[in-house]
Amino acid sequence: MTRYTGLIERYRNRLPVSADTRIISLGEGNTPLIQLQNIPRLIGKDVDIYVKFEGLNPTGSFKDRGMTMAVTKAVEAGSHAIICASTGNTSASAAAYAVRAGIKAFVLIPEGKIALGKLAQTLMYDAKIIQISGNFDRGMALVKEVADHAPVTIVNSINPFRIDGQKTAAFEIVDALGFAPDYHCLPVGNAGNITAYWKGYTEYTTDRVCGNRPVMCGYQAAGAAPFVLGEMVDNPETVATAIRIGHPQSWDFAWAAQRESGGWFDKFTDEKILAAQKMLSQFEGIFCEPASAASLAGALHDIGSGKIPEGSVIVCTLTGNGIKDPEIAMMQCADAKPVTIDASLDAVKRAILDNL
Ligand code: AN7
Repeated sequence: MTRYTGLIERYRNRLPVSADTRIISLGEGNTPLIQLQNIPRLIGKDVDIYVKFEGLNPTGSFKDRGMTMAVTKAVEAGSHAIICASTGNTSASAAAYAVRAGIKAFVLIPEGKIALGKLAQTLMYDAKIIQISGNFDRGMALVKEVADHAPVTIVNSINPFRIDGQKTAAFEIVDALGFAPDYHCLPVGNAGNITAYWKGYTEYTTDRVCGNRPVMCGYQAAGAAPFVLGEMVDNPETVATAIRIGHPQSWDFAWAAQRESGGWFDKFTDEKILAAQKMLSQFEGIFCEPASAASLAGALHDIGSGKIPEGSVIVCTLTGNGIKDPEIAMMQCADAKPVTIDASLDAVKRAILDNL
């Protein structure tokens, strides 16, 4: 047995590192590709749906794949501080990898608009948190400006090393299945991840590790859907705060992925997204955060309409862990209050027998 030591080691021949590079890793990647068993039966369709559960990364989201590369390269270049704007997950990831590297992390977050768990994590990792009275897009613009005025390396996905790290998720999927899926469904916010998956699938296809690339399906929240509207959105709104983004940075790359793959973008209401989140928990035992569930909401919609035909192999990326957003979870389960009883054998027995 060899101990798993992270995605840079695993895919080092496909990543821009040398034998001398000091690798900053927390053992990210190698996440499970779980085949859904109950939901396909429930919808009565003959489809293979797999979820790539990225919520099981070290800080609970796919951002760790990009961050191990971005921070490794920042340190290699002599940087002592990193900065990002974030809807929550990037800040948690940047903060953790900065600790690991022994450098400083500055994170700009929209005040009051990031999930509680993400804020708690980022505080625990001891990052310098800068809350702004503006949304992610404003924070992103400020980060790009300030990097010209202070010695900080940007670790948002405009940093190409982020994309290189994140493309390894596509490698893992092909390595696990032995082929590329027919359809790859994922939530789209800043559009770094769809860019990264497309890059990964393309590299594997070019090198003939797999024969085809999947159709890429990018799903957005109805109130934050610039790719569906075909133009930037100035005041994005959604309960899925991770993808509350109106001015995606990887605009052209995401359109290239859509065009070259024959894919599409679509949008779903918060209600639909939350229903998909609940469904995954309730029927499969998989708890992802709201934004992540946009992938399944979209896949189920397109399977239902026949746009994704029966017989297809579909992978949905679940980008983040559900426990990051306990407030949404409690809201989703407001009707399922725990029963409170006397601490007696009789009462416990009754609580069981009444609910069998
Ligand atoms: C759970 O953390 O942009 O389209 O600042 O956290 O690559 O941006 C998060 C994005 C999907 C969208 N799912 O991915 C941030 C941030 C979750 C996310 C996305 C995000 P991209």
